[in-house]
Amino acid sequence: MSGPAFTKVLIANRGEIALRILRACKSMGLETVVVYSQADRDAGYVALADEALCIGPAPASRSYLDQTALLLAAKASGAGAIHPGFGFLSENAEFAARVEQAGLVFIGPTPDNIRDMGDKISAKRLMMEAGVPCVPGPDHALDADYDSSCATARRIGYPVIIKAAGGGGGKGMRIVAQESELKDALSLTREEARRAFGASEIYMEKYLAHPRHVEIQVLADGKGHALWLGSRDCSPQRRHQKMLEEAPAIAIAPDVINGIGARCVAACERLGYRGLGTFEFLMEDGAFFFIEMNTRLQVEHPVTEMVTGLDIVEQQIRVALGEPLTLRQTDITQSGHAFECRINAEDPETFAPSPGVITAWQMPGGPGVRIDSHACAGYRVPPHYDSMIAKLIVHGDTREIALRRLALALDEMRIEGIKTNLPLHRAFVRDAQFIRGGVDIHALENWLKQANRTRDQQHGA
Ligand code: MV4
Repeated sequence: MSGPAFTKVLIANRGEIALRILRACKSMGLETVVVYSQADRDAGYVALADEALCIGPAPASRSYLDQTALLLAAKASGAGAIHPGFGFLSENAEFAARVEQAGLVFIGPTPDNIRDMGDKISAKRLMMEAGVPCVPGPDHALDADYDSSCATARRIGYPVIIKAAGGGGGKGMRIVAQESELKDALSLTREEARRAFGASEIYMEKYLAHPRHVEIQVLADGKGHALWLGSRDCSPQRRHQKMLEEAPAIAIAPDVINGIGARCVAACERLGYRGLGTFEFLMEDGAFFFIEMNTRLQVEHPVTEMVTGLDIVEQQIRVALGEPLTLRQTDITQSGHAFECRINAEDPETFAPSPGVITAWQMPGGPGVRIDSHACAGYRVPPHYDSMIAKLIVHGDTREIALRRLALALDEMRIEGIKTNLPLHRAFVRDAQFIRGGVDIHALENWLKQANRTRDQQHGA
C-alpha cells in the first residue's frame, strides 16, 4: 500500500487562515478548494482558490461546523485532503476520524492524538509519563468523595485550582484560596463541566499566581521523528483571548529551554504524534509546568516562522502527505525576534464586536513587516464569526529593533469604518513593563484597569 498522497486540498475554514493555507498549498503546487458560508461569499480569498463551494448559511453551526456538508464538498470536488485550520473542527477527533473513514487525509494529528490531548487529565498523565514537567497535582480525576479531595488539596497546598477534564482555554476552572471554599468550588465546577462538556470529570492542581504563558511549537511526522521549533511567549491576554505574542520567549536560560524542548520532542515520539502541536506551559520563577497541548496550527504560528525561517503550514502539509521529516534538530536555527499583534474588529474600550464595512485600509510595510489578512477596503466584516481581521507580524535582529518596528507599523496602520483594537496595541507596546519584557498572564488586564482609572480621573468621574 502506498502512503497517503493528495494533489487537491479542501480548506475547511475562513478568513485570514483560509488565505494563509491557500498560499501554502499554491506554493507547493497543490490544487485548492475553498468552502464558504453565504456570509463569506464575496471575500477576496474565495476567488483565489481553484474551486469554491458554498456549504451553507452564515451561522457556523450550519456551515464551517457542518461535518456532513464539508465531507460532501470534498467528495464533490475530488479533494484528497482537508485542512481544518484553527477553531471550528480543528480539534474535533470525531471529524478527523470521519475524514479518514471517507478515504481522505486529515491535515492534522490522528484522531487518537486529538482525543488524548482533548481530555486534559489524560494529556497530563501522558506528559508526566513522558517526563514533561507538569503542575503539581494528581494525574487522575478527583473522585466524588469530599474528604479525599480535601486531603488532595492539603497535600498540594492552597491555593489550588479545580479544572474540568473537558475544558481548556480557560473554560471550566475555579481557583480555591482556602479550605472553606473547597466544597462549593468542587460541586460548582463539576456541575459546569457536566453542562458545558457533557462530562463531569474534574481535576486539581496547585494554583500558580503569577506565571508567564510560554509555549513550545513542535512538528512530528508520526514515523518516529519530531522537532521543536522554539518557544513563544503569549502572556498578554484578556479573558483567555491572546492579544500579542512574541518569539522567542525571553529571559529563559538556554539549558532550561533546550531541556524543555527535548522533553516535548521525546513526548511526541513516545506518543506517535503526527503533525503540528503546541505544548502550553506556565512558567514561574524559572520553572516550567505543562498545562495543555494544542493539536492544531495556531493563530500565532507566524512569529515562529519569522524566527526560524520555516513555512510551518508547508511543513504540516508535507507530514500529511506522508513525507518523513528530513530536517534534523540541528537544522532548526533561530534568528532575531518577532512579535504578532492580533487586530480585532472590536470596540477598544468595551470589547464589543464591531462588524461592518471597512471604508479605509492602509497597511504598514518596510523591512521585517508582514500582514496576514483577508480584509481590504470595501470588505464587510461579518457579525457571525471571530472578530480577528488581521495579524501584524514584525521581525528584527533584536527584541528592541522588532519592538521599534512594531510601534511604527501600528502607527502607520489605518482601518476605518469599523472600530478596532489598534489604539490598544499602540498604547500597550509603549508600556514600560511590556518593553522590559517577561510580563505575566495578568499584566494586560492590570494595565487595562489602570488605563481605565486614569481615563475616568481625567474625565472627572
Ligand atoms: C492555570 C493557572 C494557574 N495555575 N493552572 C487558563 C487557561 C487554561 N489554558 C489554563 N489556564 C490557567 N491554568 C494553574 N495550575 C492559570 C491559568 C490562566 C491562564 C493561563 C494561560 C494564559 C492565560 C491565563 C489567564 C488566566 C488564568
